[in-house]
Amino acid sequence: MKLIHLIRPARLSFAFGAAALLLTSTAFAHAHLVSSEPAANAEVAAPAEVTLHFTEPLEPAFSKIALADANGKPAASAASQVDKQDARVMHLPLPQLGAGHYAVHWTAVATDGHRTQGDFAFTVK
Ligand SMILES: [Cu+2]
Repeated sequence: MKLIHLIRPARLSFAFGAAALLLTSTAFAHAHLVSSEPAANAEVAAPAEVTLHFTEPLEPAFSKIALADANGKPAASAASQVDKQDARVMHLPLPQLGAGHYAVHWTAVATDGHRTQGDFAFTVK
């Protein structure tokens, strides 16, 4: 019977440890960019859209993609959208882009409210 008293505290502390770990990973569930099409620094034929893949689902109301040309002027007039099937994916429909350098700026707000942002460039041949 003494054995049971020894085992229980160990189980309890394991349970608390697991719960704490779960809380921690939830609290730090920021949306990080996994990959993009076009890829960062890629040289591509004019793409129909910019697609970004994130580690976490995004809050559509606060997440967006903007595209600027080499002069820093907005190069896409359409609004970006979070994918309706997979909230970890965001799209920016593009007009026919001419040859040149473009900069993508994204803002991603995860469902926990945390905001991440980043930039990358690509070139249209
Ligand atoms: Cu977070």
